[in-house]
Amino acid sequence: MRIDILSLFPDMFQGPLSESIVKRALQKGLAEIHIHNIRNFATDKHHRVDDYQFGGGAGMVMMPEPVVAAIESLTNERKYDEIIFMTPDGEVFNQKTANLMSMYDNLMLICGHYKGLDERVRQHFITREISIGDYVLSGGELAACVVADSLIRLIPGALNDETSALSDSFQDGLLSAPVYTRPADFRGWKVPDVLMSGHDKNIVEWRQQQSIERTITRRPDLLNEDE
Ligand code: 6GU
Repeated sequence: MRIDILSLFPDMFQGPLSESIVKRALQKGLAEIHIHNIRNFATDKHHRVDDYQFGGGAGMVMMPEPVVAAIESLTNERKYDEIIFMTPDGEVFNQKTANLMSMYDNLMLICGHYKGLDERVRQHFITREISIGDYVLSGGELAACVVADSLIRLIPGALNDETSALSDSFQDGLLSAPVYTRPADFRGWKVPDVLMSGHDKNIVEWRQQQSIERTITRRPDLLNEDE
């Protein structure tokens, strides 16, 4: 998988994508991430990327020319499965979308900033618009990191234990069961007996029950979702 990220703040990607599972997947060649500074595609002498909005109102709007120049420099090189605009008014990202997108070969993520992106670019170049939740971030960069991380960890070989993605919260529509490690007695708080019993069938049943109870109390909305 190749992910191209277009941003006005390319430095924001250094940390999140260079640690842990994502770092290892990139090192293994399972995925590559290319960050592009939209400002480098501005053609005027001040490298302007935003301007006032027509009709008035607070906040600047990302100008069409630099973003489209950046998009086309990439689409001239290869075909993209999706060109995604990261924006709080997009569809809310979830595990189902992550699973689908993890099978793509080429993905472009465009990070919104300021008041947003000129609507004509959204209409004519963007194939999908994604939000990561109902709150507002300063820009799409952190959201793009979230999406990239969630996709890359699903690529076969990215996780050490191939089965562990399957037991993630959400992967079967339920939250995960609680987990424990040593010591078996920490300050007098004991690990549930069933986990120490060595009885595999009971452990599976206990975990399933815990998953269901957690989902009912914390996220009842998940139980009514299709699939
Ligand atoms: Cl994708 N962008 C911004 N700016 N805020 C968000 C978001 C994206 N998703 C949730 N909040």
